[in-house]
Amino acid sequence: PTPRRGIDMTQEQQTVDLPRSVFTGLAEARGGAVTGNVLGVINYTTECTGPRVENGRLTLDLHMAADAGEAFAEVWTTGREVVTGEHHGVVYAHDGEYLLVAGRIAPAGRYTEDTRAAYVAALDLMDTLGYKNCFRMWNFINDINADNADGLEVYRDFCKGRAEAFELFHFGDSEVPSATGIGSLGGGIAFYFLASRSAALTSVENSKQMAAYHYPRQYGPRPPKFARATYLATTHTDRRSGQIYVAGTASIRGHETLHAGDIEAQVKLSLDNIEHLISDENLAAYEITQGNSLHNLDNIKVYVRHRSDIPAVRRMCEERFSPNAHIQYLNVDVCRADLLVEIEGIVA
Ligand code: 3EB
Repeated sequence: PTPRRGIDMTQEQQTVDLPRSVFTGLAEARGGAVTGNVLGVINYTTECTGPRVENGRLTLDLHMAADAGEAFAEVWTTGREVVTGEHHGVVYAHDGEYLLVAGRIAPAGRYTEDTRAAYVAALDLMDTLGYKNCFRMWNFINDINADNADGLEVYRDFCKGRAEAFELFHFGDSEVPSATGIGSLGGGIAFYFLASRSAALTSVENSKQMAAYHYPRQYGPRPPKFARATYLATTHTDRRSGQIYVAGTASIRGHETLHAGDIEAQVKLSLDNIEHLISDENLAAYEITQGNSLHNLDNIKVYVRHRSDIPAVRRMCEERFSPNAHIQYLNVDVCRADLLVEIEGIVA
């Protein structure tokens, strides 16, 4: 089989436009205030609907806000004209270099099979349209810590279906993208993925954390399959100026949750984990040298289990991230019952 991530030597020196995202208000996103070619609009809002094509734009509404005042949109733009479509229940938009695909799994007593099927539809679309380099996935899971109809935690049920889909598409562990797997306030499971046609991708692990796909059996029948980060290079030779898509990052060392019940210690370790992940010390193993610090992280989402912890979390994040960084705080459950916070972002 052809390698999923082989470097096409004919494109070695070619610079590719990278995708960009911005946070806006819902009305701004809908009203077309965002200029450029819109790959999609992800609404972090008060109900889960779609995905659909609305005014020619891929639109997905996630139930991630308790009221309209907390809602925001994440708008993805690219350098080229965008075409939209639908494929076996998933909705997509692509521009010749990048693909955004979104799907939803209806609320159910069990999720393994529907998760596998929805992932298969999205991965099959990537293969069919020729966007074989998937570099980022987001998954929003209602009742993530509840037991399913068989007494298996919903998150673990989801992980089973995801692992089976990756297996069907022959993803090696080092080929899985960075991801977020987080709670939501309703709507079953919703997801969106980003993939590229020719960008050079590198899956990055954190030398201080066990790879999630190697987590032991105690965390569920199939491990969570995701990379700690994905590096997206602007050219196939320059390893100094790419984007780093940082996965949801929590208070985990090795495979263990540290600081159960202590929000401040969990925020500190989550930030320390990201700081190390994007440091040249950690990236040396991938021959990437960028001199990144937490000040280079943007497009940040901070997921907080208890609303009352948000002020303290905000204070700690503002101390360590750039004053210019765009940060959204969301009050939702986190994938392990003992995790109080999870943080993601992009080094752009
Ligand atoms: C962890 O490090 C925390 O299942 O896709 C973070 C990011 C976590 C993504 C996922 C889970 C996922 O294991 C949880």
